[in-house]
Amino acid sequence: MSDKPWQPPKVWTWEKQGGTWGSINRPVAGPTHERTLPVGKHPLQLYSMGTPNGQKVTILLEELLALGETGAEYDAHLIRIGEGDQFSSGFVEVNPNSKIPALMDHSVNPPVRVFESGAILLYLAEKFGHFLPKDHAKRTETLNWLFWLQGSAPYLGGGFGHFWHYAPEKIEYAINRFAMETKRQLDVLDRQLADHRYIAGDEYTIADIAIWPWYGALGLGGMYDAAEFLDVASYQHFQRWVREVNDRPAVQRGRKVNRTWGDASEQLPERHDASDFDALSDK
Ligand SMILES: N[C@@H](CCC(=O)N[C@@H](CS)C(=O)NCC(=O)O)C(=O)O
Repeated sequence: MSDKPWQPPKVWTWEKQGGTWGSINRPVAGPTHERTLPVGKHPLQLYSMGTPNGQKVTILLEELLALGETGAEYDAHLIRIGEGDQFSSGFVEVNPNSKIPALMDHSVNPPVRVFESGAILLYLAEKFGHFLPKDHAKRTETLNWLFWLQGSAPYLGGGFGHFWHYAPEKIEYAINRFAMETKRQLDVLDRQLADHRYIAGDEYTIADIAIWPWYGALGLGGMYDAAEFLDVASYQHFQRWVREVNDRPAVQRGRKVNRTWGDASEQLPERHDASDFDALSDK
């Protein structure tokens, strides 16, 4: 083996990589196999997994149900992304980008597909008229933060999380680069929350629901085992918000849906009825 540092070839070609994601992802889109998606009894059919992007949607649905919006009843089908379920023909029809979460709304004719978690939050907030202020300036501020999250979380997940936790080797430059960016983002949130109870002001909105599953999990110490490394406890205003959102019963329910890891009492791999949560309390 040569000691020379790796040089990129003229034209990149694909070789299967190691690591958790390297063995699943390919440089092309489209389905790898034929399989239709299951359809349950409720108007909303969610195809997802309990990762932060998945939790955004299940938390919003549980919040809507808590407000008495029965039209938000949903079936949450598990898509095992580690096993390639996102590449089935049925899933690709709902989301050509092969990423969870993806939603079908069967309450309208013809049924509507919604993909990209930010688009799903906006769709549901507009459909049910909650968690998105009507006032134009407040609505704009909410969308500022929703788009902030959609643009920022890939630096936390695909950047910091990937190189700190998933990559088959520890690359100093990559970890330093994304640790710096993640801490800068935590400081953005901390400064905003120093003057505001919630992310977009005094109302709990889809901005909180989008941001909490990523940065809240990091703040509580449960994400990537990086709480000490990133000194997340030092962001005090952010920590106050993390705990306040964490205490909401709908958040506690939503974060368990389509989850297949951690404590057994935290895992509801599929959700087809509100009573499905009852079985978890015995675990
Ligand atoms: N921008 C997308 C990102 C979705 C995403 O990255 N989903 C991940 C899980 S958190 C996924 O499905 N990964 C499977 C893969 O990359 O093959 C969204 O917000 O919905």
